[in-house]
Amino acid sequence: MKSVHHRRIASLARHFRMEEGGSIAFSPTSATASSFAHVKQAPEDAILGVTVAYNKDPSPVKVNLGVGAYRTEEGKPLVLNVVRKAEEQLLADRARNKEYLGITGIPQFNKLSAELILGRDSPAIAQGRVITAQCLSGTGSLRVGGEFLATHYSGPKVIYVPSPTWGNHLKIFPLAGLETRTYRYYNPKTRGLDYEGMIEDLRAAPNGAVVLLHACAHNPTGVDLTQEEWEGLRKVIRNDKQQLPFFDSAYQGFASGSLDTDAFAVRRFVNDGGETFIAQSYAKNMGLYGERVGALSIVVRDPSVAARVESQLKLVIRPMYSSPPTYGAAIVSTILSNPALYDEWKVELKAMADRIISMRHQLFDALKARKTPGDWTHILNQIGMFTFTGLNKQQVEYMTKEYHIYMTMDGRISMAGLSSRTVPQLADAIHSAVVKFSS
Ligand code: KET
Repeated sequence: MKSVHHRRIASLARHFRMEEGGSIAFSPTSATASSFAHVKQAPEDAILGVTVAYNKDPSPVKVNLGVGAYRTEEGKPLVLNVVRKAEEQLLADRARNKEYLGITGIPQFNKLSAELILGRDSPAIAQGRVITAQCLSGTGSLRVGGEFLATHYSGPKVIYVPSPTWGNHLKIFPLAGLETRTYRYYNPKTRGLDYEGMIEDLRAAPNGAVVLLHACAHNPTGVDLTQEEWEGLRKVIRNDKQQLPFFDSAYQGFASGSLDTDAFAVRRFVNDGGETFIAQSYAKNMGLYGERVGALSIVVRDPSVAARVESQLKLVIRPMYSSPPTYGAAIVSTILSNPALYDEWKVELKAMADRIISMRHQLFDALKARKTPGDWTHILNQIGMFTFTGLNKQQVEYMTKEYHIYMTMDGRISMAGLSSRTVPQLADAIHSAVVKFSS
């Protein structure tokens, strides 16, 4: 029988169109032709490509509501005050150096990150059942977790992601070596959760399958489960199907403004003693987007396997990028370990969450004032950074062309990119698009 590792290499080889034996089919080209002449132009990324198009538009009134990145009322990127303070402390500390970190990053950062998502009093942490590795933001944490599962998980190497989901999930997991399937999540008719569909699909999924869950503020829909629904889901995943939850936590603190409230689902699953994967990102909640700081935590049932799991996790990371960068994680550790900075962070985080919520009200009121056809209450009901407007591709293209409003083709708008100044422009654009092309 082929080893798991061998099978994985074989599947990667197929992915890159190599032959089973590992040799690449090579047809000699003339001395002048490029060996890459066959390479096709790839499409821009569905989310990051919106920023590329936005940057090319010379219009002074252009608005970027594509990527999920927080902007101030003035439309500017925000560096949190606590981040500035932490940076000043780091700069003043002449004992700091630029040595390599260990493969799993800064130990203090890992401990504090696990406590942030699981709670300081988490029994799983106290029992030594949590392994945490500093990774390259949320994306890197998902990728490392995915590869670890593809190599070491004893259950089926298939992951179920919600439909729809953050587009990159559909690219990360197949490349990590997991077969990727979807479960129903969103009902476009109600613009709400398809709870029955979700449960039905997970019941029909194999026992032991991995299930990707958005910890809070589901992207792109802004539709979350209620606490009762989380509990129902947990029973199916844990009791009926012995599936493995993999939480993507990219918005802790952004949904409700409270770090603890937004960690509810993760804690509910971890506190039942079962095994759980968690990918955390500090991109949004600390505004550290470009610093690429995040963490993968693996919660195991039995503390005696923790050291072995960690040793293998290092073998996943070392050939991928060797060790993570120091700077962003040092900022996070400084903030999380200093009670005054931690409290200040919570206030700033709440202010960001509140500004987004106020944008929801302003946009809703602006559409109401314009008597825009349709029911827009979902703008108020959806949670987190995004509104899943229900606008179709034709309407989105029209809004970009006529109003210089940039957003993803699925009709998602980043509420964090909106300001009191730009709400009327967006409301005019939506109104006109809806009247012109009824969906
Ligand atoms: N998970 C989710 C659900 C998510 O929305 C993002 C980013 C990430 C993970 C990864 O973020 P990172 O920067 O790797 O920590 N989403 C926004 C940005 C992007 O697409 O890269 C977005 O949806 O706009």
